[in-house]
Amino acid sequence: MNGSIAAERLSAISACSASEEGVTRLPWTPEHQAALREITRWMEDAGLTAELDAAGTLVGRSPNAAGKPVILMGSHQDSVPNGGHFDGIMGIALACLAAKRFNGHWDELPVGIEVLAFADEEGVRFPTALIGPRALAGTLDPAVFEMTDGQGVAMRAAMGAFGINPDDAMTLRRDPATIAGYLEAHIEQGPVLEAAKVPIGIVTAICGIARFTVAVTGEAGHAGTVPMKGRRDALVGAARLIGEINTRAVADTNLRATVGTISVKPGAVNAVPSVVDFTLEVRADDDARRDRFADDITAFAKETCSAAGLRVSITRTYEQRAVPSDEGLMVALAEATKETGHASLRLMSGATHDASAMADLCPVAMLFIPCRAGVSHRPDEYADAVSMGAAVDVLEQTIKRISIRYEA
Ligand code: HGY
Ligand code: MN
Ligand code: MN
Repeated sequence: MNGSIAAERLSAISACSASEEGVTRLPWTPEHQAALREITRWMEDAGLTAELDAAGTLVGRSPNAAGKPVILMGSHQDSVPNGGHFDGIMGIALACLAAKRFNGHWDELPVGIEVLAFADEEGVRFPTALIGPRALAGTLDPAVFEMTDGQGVAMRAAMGAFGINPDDAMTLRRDPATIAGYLEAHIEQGPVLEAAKVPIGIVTAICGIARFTVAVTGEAGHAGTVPMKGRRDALVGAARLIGEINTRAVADTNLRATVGTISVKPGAVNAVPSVVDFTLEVRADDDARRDRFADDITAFAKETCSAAGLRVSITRTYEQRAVPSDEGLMVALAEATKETGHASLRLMSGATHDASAMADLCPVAMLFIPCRAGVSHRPDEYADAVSMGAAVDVLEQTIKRISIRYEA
């Protein structure tokens, strides 16, 4: 029942997309605005009051929350371009359905409930992310509001057009003493649960991320007249570096390194490349190991590029620390899962989440459900209604288990 309601709601909200193929819903866009109208309906159907905060988070709050410790749940409304129908938004839908289980008898619950629909977790439109959780945690850097998207639009202007004054986001910090914890339901975005035929994953830790821009500079020239010997071909230098990044990352099972974007100048078929810019993202469950990998690659780049007469610069542009889940919340999730008659297993998250930043505010834990073939960030991303229904049951039981700690 809840699973099929979630499936229907997620299918309907997928229409809030700038693309036909998959879902494209970036923050501070008409698609975001349309999605908030849908999510407001989900929240009100659960007996929550919905209100947009100054960081663009739609907050669904239970009527009994005043003066009580609050359990926060939620995830992100945004997607990657041509992304899937479940990443992020499913966590909001399942949280609303779990909250609805308490509608009509809120006063029996010693805790309040808030469902949070965060504006921007993917960090695709602007070179930053997680402003919603960071505003609540008091870790938001106001400099991000001056960052611009690919069209030169500053986040401040985009938020203003959305009806929000970003400066007010700096006043959203919550008192950690008022928060019982943050629970996020999400698709696994990997193959482990499906392969193990286990419906519920309990996340032990969320990986950390470091992102860099790399610029390799050589010398442009005529492809036909510049001899091969002595060329200062920036693309040959970059290709060597990218190959080495991959070789070293393959050798470390708990680390991922990805070159996701690259540009070549002058970018002509008959011209020796003079400048290559690419991005490097490094993820690991241990920040020190991640940084050692980046330092070693930087040393390798400087050595090999200078030997080839090339210049190279590597600039760190973004960082998220690796986050362990709260043991008490993981136990509550595991016990709740057992109570609902489902099997569960513990696993690490290679993807990052809003919980990564919420961990600076309060204890966090995540619940994964399988997604078909582990596919995500693609139009064919899929989670079935039975797994979603199981997740709602587990969230409801977990809320009950956590609230026992607050009974008078
Ligand atoms: O990049 C991530 O892991 C997340 O999907 N934003
Ligand atoms: Mn994602
Ligand atoms: Mn996500």
